[in-house]
This record gives sequence, structure tokens and C-alpha cells, in this order.
Amino acid sequence: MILNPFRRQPLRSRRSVGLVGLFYSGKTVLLTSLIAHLRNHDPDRFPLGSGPDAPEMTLLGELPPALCVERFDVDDHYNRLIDSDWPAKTDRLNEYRAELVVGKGSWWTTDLSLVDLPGERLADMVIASHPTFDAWSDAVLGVLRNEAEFARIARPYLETAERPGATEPDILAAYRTVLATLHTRFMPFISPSSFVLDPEGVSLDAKLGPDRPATEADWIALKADRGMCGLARSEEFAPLPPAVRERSPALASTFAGRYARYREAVVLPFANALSRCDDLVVLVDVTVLLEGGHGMVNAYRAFLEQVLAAVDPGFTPAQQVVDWGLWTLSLFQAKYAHVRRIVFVATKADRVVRDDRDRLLDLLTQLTRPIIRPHQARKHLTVEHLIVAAVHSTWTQPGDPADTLRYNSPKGEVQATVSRLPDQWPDHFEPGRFRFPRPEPSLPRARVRVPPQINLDRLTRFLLDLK
Ligand SMILES: Nc1nc2c(ncn2[C@@H]2O[C@H](COP(=O)(O)OP(=O)(O)OP(=O)(O)O)[C@@H](O)[C@H]2O)c(=O)[nH]1
Ligand SMILES: [Mg+2]
Repeated sequence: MILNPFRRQPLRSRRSVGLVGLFYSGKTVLLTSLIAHLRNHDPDRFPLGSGPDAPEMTLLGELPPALCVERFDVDDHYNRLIDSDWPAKTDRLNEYRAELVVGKGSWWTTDLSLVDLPGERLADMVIASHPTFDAWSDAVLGVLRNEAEFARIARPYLETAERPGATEPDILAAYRTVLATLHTRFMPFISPSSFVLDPEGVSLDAKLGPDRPATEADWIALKADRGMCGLARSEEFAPLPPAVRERSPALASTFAGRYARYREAVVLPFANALSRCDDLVVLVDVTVLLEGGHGMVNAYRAFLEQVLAAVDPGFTPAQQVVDWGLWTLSLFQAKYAHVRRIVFVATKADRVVRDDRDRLLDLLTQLTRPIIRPHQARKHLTVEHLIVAAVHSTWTQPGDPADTLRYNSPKGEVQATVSRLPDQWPDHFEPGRFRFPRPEPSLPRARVRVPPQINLDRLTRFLLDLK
């Protein structure tokens, strides 16, 4: 909190929110739409409370980033949405920061930071939480060995690494094949993430170019050839089992040096920014998980467990005392940086029919609750679940069948049959069993209007701590 007696609102509180979620989960679109509503708040369409006295929100000014270097380019993203194009993929950590006031007679303003990052980098949280190469190797290989989905993919790598006489290039090539297979099968457990998004922010997909190969094996070979496991070609590393580290200490020490440099340059900047956030919005694209099959869901669970283990959200009573002490000693400014609240958001809720929105929320909760419950049992942690569409881009007309949605595509308006959601995650389902539309964004062109949305107002209420 900051005190400034010469202002109409003499008190200012600071709040930082990190958006986390896999690549393509909808972080940048959500942030862009949220900012459009902050800039142009309409209390009737975007109610921040119930009843006629719901407060108005006013943006007092935009501020330079506080948690990272790069500013979130909201105008560029918004202009693309207006042109019926989704924002470009994020290639580096960036932040939107603004000061706003909620309500007319308020004494408080909120200095709000919203942090966006490339989804691929989150797989590196397991690097953030392991300062040494040995500990990281054991953690990664533990998951690759124990999760049935990964074990088949990882077996050839382990055999290569454990073979006497295996060279550094053999080991790196075999690990790149593991990562290429995970990427091709949409399994989000690709660390180091430089394999799919190099330190310059160039993504593997962008590098693949037009020479599209035919079979899955072709894809894997191509990606294994082009992906990079480290800061540069000469800086690649791969996890080594304990026996291999013992047998080849020189190789283990080379990999450990490269690991430390990668961790310092790529991972710690975004891990530090996230750990300084008060709230995390964890975006889960349930529709993409359903489209991807049970293998993708299992990989996603392993990924989310690692991310939350690294963030270690929540507060113990002792931390609360330290927090209070810091706060008073530094005249109400500093506070113990830590994530206190998490909201899980099922994004792109406009891809399912209206009657299935409750099921979407149930599927989200079934997926995340077992992962977050142990954290809640150990610490004070507020957890919320919501479904949201940041840019509501589908619609129906009276008389349309219950399983259809309409939306715009480059060829004009489409009416499509969409999959109905199950009550529970099926035991076994292959990719392609569920299908949902991929609409163009539908947005008013006049900037005095704001994007149509589902529940973004409820998310904003949670973030601003409004009842
Ligand atoms: N129908 C619908 N599609 C959406 C919505 N939000 C995002 N999408 C789709 O999801 C894609 C990815 O959204 P982004 O916001 O760029 O995803 P991201 O999480 O920022 O991805 P990275 O930058 O790669 O980490 C978009 O290109 C759209 O196709 C939404 O509200 N409704
Ligand atoms: Mg993005």
C-alpha cells in the first residue's frame, strides 16, 4: 500500500496477476479483451457487482512494466482482433500495468500488473524449481519413467543413455527424439522449452516451413533435427540417469554447466516474475484436451503438477507473520511476494453449446481439483473455478438444433455440428472423438464498443477482490 495525501484517492494498493497456461490456451486473447473492458468499462454489460449499485471502473493511466522488461502490446493484438484475426503467438515475457479506481467515492486506487508469457516456457518451471542439473535429471526422468503415457516414448532414450560407450551426440539426438515425439503428439512436457521456442523467441513451427512431411515419423525426425535443447547448438543438454552421471562425470559436468547457464538466462526471469504475483490465472483449454485424446490429458496433468509444485502457492501462518512484519516495517509498502490465490479458467467457452457450459465447469474441476487439493491442505490458498470466453465468437439462431453453433470463417458464416460434452472425462478416448469449432474472432469495429464475452466480468471481480 502507498499513501499519498495530495490525491483524491490517497491510498494505492498493488496487485500482480500472472496468466499461466499452455501455448494456445488463450492467455493473450483473454488479456487483450480484459484490457479493452478496463479501458472502456460499461457497468451494464460488464457488471462488477450485483444490483443497480454495481460499481464503475475507471482507468486512471497506464504504467511502465514492473515485473519484466517488455510491455504487453495490447493495441497490436486488439487491431488484429478487429480485423478478424487472432493475436500472434507470444514469444517473450510481457506485462500490462495500469492504475484504476473502482467506485465513485473510493479512497483507493489499484496498481494492477497483468503478466503474459509464451506457454511453452511453463514446461521449464521444473528447471526453475531444481537448482542443480542432477536434481532436475532425476525429476524429469522420474516423470518420464513413471507416467505410462511417457514411458513408451522415453524408453529408447534411456536405453541409449545407459549404453556403455554412448557419445554426447548420441544422447542428445535420442533426447531430441523424445521431445519431438511429445511435441508431435501434443504432449506438453517439453523441457528445455528452447526445443520449441528458442531463446530468441523463434518457434519450432515457424522454422518448419512449407516442406510439410507426410507421416508422424517424418515429423518427428524433422523436429528432432531442428529443435535445440539449450541456449545454442553448442550448449545443448539432456537429463542423465544417476548411473550414467557416475560413469561419465565429464559429460555430466558439461551438461551441468550448460543447464546452469540456460536456467539463469531463460528460466529464472519468468519464474521470478511469476513468483512475485499475488494471483495466478491458470488457463485450461478443456476443448483442446478433449480434441487431443486421453494421452494429452494425462500429459497435461503431469505438466500442471510440475508447474504448481514449482510455484508452491499459498501461505503458512509463519509466512503471514513475516508478511505483516515486512508490511509495517517498510511503512505499508513491501510484502512477502507469493501467490495467494489461484483461479482455474476453462477458456474458449464459446466453442461449446450453451447447454454444456455447466459440464465444461465440471470437467475443469474434475481435472484440477486433485492437483490443487494437496496445496490447499498444506497452506492458506484461495481457489476458484470459472469458465470464460474472452471473445465470444459463436452464436445460434432460434430453431437451430441443440448441437449446432454458428460462427464466421474466412469463407463466410458457417453452421456446424459440435460435440456434446460428457458429464465426466471418459476413461479412454482417442484424438478426434470430440470436435469443436475454430471461429474467427467476432468483434465490434467501433472502439467505443467492447468484445462480447462470457464471464470475463466474473473473473475481473475475482481479480479485483470485489464481492
Ligand atoms: N472461440 C474462441 N477462440 C479463442 C478465444 N481465445 C483464444 N482463442 C483461440 O485460441 C488461440 C490461441 O489464443 P492465444 O491467446 O494466442 O493463446 P496463448 O495462450 O496466448 O498462446 P501462446 O502465446 O502460444 O502461449 C487463438 O488464436 C484463437 O484461435 C475465445 O475466447 N474464443
Ligand atoms: Mg500468447
